[in-house]
This record gives sequence, structure tokens and C-alpha cells, in this order.
Amino acid sequence: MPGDMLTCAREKCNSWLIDYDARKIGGGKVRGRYKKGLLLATRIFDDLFVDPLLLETMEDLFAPHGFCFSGSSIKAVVPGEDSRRMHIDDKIFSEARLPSPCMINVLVALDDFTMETGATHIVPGSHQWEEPVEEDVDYISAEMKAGSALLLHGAVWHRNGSNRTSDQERRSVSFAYRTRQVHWDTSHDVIDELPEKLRDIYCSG
Ligand SMILES: O=C(O)CCC(=O)C(=O)O
Repeated sequence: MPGDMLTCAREKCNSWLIDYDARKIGGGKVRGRYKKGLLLATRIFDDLFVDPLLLETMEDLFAPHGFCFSGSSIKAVVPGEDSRRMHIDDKIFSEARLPSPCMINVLVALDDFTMETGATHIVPGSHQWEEPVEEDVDYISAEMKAGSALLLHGAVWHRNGSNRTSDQERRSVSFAYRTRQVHWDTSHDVIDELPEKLRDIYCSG
């Protein structure tokens, strides 16, 4: 993420985040924070969603059917928040029996991702496995500096780590591209406002 976009996102995103009950380390709830549907909330990420290197990568990955933009959100993993369960993002397409990946999720760090703040846990090579993983499977932690990005293959097992700090949120912007083999009804409320390149990949079926 370019430095000026990162600064702007870090300044603005707290006002967009909505509270929800997240799982607390050791049991119970902690006040988590997230925001879905960034296209309706702001134009500051539009250039990121159509970054030429990302689009080129998606063209290769989703050939020959093509791809479309599949939504965006911000999540803060808050101090004391536990990890989620291991999951794959392609699961939402499992009925369709499409070739993998159906989806690529891009996770951009707005704060440094460290083992203490809840860097994403990834099970290397698991996109090729047939069976679900156990929660105690070996994983690597995707530690990265604010502004860096992680691309998650839709069939790779992963989860956010737990945030063991007392005062450091781990915020991230995530957005996804999915194969054009899946057709979803999407709201067109925002489409006229989008720059042309983003409108082209906004999913119209
Ligand atoms: O926030 C993270 O580290 C992981 C995000 C995640 O699990 C997802 O977007 O499916």
C-alpha cells in the first residue's frame, strides 16, 4: 500500500469500524471491531483494488474464465482477542465444485503483523490437501510490516492469530477477487461512483 494511502487509512478507519462480540483468549467475549463493504464507505482504496501487478496476477490465476472484484472489509484484531478457527475461504463455493482457487483474498496490514499482535497463521501447502486440518496443525505466522500485503489462495487453511498485547490493535484491509464462474447478485448502488477500471471488474455476473 502506498505510504500516503496507509497514513490516510490509519487515520480514518477507526471512525468506520463497528463493534461486535469477538472471542476472548481464555473464554468469554471481547469488543472486536470490523467494517464490511468498503466500496460504499470510501474511495481511498480504489487505486489499490486495481493495482496493475495485482490485476495481472489475478488474470493469470483465474485464466481462462476471468475474475471480478468480490468485496472488501477492515478488521481489527483487538488486544485480548483469540484466534479464529482454521478455515479456507473457498468453502463458500464448495457446492459449486469449481477448480481451485475460486477466490484470492488480499490482506494488507494497517499495523505491523507480529506473533504478539495476531499475525495470520498459514498452513503451508494445505491448498493441495483433501482433508480439513486439525486446530493444532503446524503453521507459519505471516509477520509483516504495515503497508505489506499477503495473498491467500482460497484453498489454503488459515486464521488470524490471537492478540496477546494489552494495547496494540492489529488492523488490516482485506479484499478479494473471485472467478467469474460464480455468479452472485451484487448491489449496484455504488457502481456509478467507481473509477472505470474498478467498474470493469466489479462483478456484474
Ligand atoms: O485476519 C487474518 O489474519 C485472517 C483473515 C481471514 O481469516 C479471512 O479473511 O478469511
